Amino acid sequence: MRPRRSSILTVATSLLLTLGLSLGAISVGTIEGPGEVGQWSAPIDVGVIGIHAALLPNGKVLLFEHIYTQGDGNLAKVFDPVTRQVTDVTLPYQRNIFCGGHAFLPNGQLLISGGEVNLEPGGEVGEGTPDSTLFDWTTNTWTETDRMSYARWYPTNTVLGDGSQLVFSGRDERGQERIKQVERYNPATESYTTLPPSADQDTNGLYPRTLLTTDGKVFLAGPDRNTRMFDPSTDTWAAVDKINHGRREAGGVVMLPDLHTVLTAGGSSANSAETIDLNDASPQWQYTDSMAYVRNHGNYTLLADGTVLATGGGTDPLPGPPALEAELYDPSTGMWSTMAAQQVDRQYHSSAVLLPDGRVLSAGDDDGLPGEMTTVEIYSPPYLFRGPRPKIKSAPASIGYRDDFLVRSRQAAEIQRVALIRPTATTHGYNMDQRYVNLDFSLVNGNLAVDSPANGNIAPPGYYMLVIVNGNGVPAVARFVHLD
Ligand SMILES: [Cu+2]
Repeated sequence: MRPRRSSILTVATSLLLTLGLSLGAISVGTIEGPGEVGQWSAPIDVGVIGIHAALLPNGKVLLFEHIYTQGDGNLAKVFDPVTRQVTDVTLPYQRNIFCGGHAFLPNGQLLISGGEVNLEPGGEVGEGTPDSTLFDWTTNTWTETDRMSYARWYPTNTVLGDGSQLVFSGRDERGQERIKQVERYNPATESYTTLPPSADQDTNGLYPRTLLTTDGKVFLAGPDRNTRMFDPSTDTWAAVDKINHGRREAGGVVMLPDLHTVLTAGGSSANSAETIDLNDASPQWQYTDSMAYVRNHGNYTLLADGTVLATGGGTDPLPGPPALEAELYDPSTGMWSTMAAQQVDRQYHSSAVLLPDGRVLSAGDDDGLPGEMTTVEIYSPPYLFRGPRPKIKSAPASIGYRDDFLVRSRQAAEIQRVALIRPTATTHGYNMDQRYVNLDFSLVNGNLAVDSPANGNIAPPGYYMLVIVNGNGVPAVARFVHLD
């Protein structure tokens, strides 16, 4: 008996030891290192509140806000996230681009449609302008382009498959009525035309959440509860389905990488999220996993691996308790996971953009503390802590549609995903020019033979970040390619 008991004890002891060790291991897991929750940089002062943010085709970030001096336009900077160098690009003439809509043209210039009237000191805010401006990333210069027929404050620009842009909604020059007319900017003629009256629609919200579908239509997915589909080939609208939560004011909307499922999250004091599959015969919004945090004015950013990062936002009334923790949505599981917390509130008037190296820049919020508002923080997602990164050794600088092209990488055999990502242009919790396009590829003689997108409705013409991702989900530093 005795030897037996002692052996039981030994087994029990070793079990306890094992249990203790594994508990230890679990608790090490829940301490959560950067491999699980990512990591934030300390705040970096860039001298501008990043209310509007756009990734330029040179990998730098254009940031602008509402401050301007008489005779000049808005305070604007270009921030290099690699060298941390800041270049002043303040508009040298009077034009208020704050509260405009924006998206990239095929040549990489950023079109900013509308904005706010030039304010006298103490003037009323919220009055629209028909002015329209281009930012040239190759020279850091601004030029005025055609004026719209309607003044627009808080409009949305949506890039179509031919590289033209539709401009929806926005408030008029008196700051009262929402504009129902839709205008189209043609980059070839550098001019706007107003669509026929059948295209008129009250979006029942400003900065409407619109997304290009792969059949060339535009899906209106918020903030109004009633979601709709616009067909630019007939200039008509059709009802789709009602969002279950109801209106999602200041909520997020993202086209997921399959390019037919749309995610909406947060807004109107919600932490819930819903998806709709536009490929279904009669698409319906369905709840997916909820976020841990309420996010009004949150930012939703497609990452290099096709997951969605929620940053910032908080609880109304503003500035309410902030959501400092980021959250990551995995479209393959439909689940959110809570990530590391940033230091600075990023609620109303905040922004977030994916950088070419796979990190995310988080900026803005003008309700914050002096000294904090003009900072950015840079988030490194968990995929940057999961082992060596693949490297793109060479890739073409430009590609066409229905093209085969070669990407050279020593790690080609490990690559599980090749994708094009739009540079993105965002403000007020809505990234109007964000798209993640998976590409078919195969391994040929140790290189990646990649199929370019079939047409512009899948990926509108313009600059893209080309990214390759290995089996551990680790992305390479992206290369810019021009698609046309
Ligand atoms: Cu605003």
